[in-house]
Amino acid sequence: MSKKRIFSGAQPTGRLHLGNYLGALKNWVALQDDYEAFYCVVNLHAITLPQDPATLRQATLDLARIYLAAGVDPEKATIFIQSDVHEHAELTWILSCVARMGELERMTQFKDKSQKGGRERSSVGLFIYPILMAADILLYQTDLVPVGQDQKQHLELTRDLAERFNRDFGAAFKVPEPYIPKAGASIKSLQDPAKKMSKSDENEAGSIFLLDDADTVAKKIKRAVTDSGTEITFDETRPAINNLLTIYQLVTEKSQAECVEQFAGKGYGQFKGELAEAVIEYLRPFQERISTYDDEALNTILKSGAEKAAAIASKTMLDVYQKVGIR
Ligand code: ATP
Ligand code: LTN
Repeated sequence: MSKKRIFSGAQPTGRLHLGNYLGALKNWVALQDDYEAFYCVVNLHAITLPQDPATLRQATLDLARIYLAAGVDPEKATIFIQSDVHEHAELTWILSCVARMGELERMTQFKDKSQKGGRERSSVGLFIYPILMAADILLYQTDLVPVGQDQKQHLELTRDLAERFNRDFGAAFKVPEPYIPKAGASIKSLQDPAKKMSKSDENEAGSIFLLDDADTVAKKIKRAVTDSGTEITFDETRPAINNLLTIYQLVTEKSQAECVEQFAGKGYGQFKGELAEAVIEYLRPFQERISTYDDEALNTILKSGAEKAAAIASKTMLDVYQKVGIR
């Protein structure tokens, strides 16, 4: 039996943080053995907000390097850059004619991301961002999409668009399922556990970036806010300690019970010290690997990735054009 297919992507904007890693990348690596995996650097998504061109070009390559350093194996998974496969933009147009204003207006990410400059001044690209994401996924007849909790609504829209197209024009798309981890789906800011850890957070102290050195990690954890009460337990009503303990659990791969037992009767100071050590150890192999991929090796991997991706995407696109009456 052939393997089921997974697709996921991240934007080459800003620095990746522990939330991106624990919510998404970690699962990409875990799933690549059992699935036929496609991992995309979504540079077309990046320009929905203003980007400096030279920075974007470099960040696109750097993000592919991060996938590799995180353990995505190019022998197993296909790694490519979104803009190298022109079908992503083409299917976005077709799906834009299937999607409805009303359903896009309900997308909470647009509401959040357009808040800063105001809706009136937001790009239309930011508004239709979820359609581009749907195109990414649907082009590959994807079974499963590993993402963090914040992308769930976009996945629901993707499913709706696939079902609507299939109903109106004939079956062209597989309807994908989200894969959202139980723990780690939404890692919170260390400074405000009501918000998710985010690349675009102005307060750097809230995020642990994957390339932060040991000192910086230790300082950020030391300064992390805590809740009232002293017990170190998983407790949704104490979101700060819940978040820190979740991070500890994920980086050490211990069970919840083991973590709770380990810190029973201990104070925040000791817990934070052990957490910092665990995070530093967790990031070390990743940080050592990041410099081992030079641009030439990277470009070879990306070129072959784009060819593999295009072979599938072009088939879906031809079928879609034929069904719509364009070809
Ligand atoms: P940010 O909100 O940090 O700017 P993003 O969602 O714009 O990030 P991407 O790089 O496109 O950034 O996201 C890559 C993956 O990381 C997605 O699957 C997303 O769901 C996941 N992710 C982002 N933030 C978190 C978080 N705090 N906890 C868990 N997963 C997260
Ligand atoms: N919107 C996603 C990134 C993304 C994606 C995708 C994720 C773009 N296309 C396809 C999974 C599948 C985000 O995390 N910001």
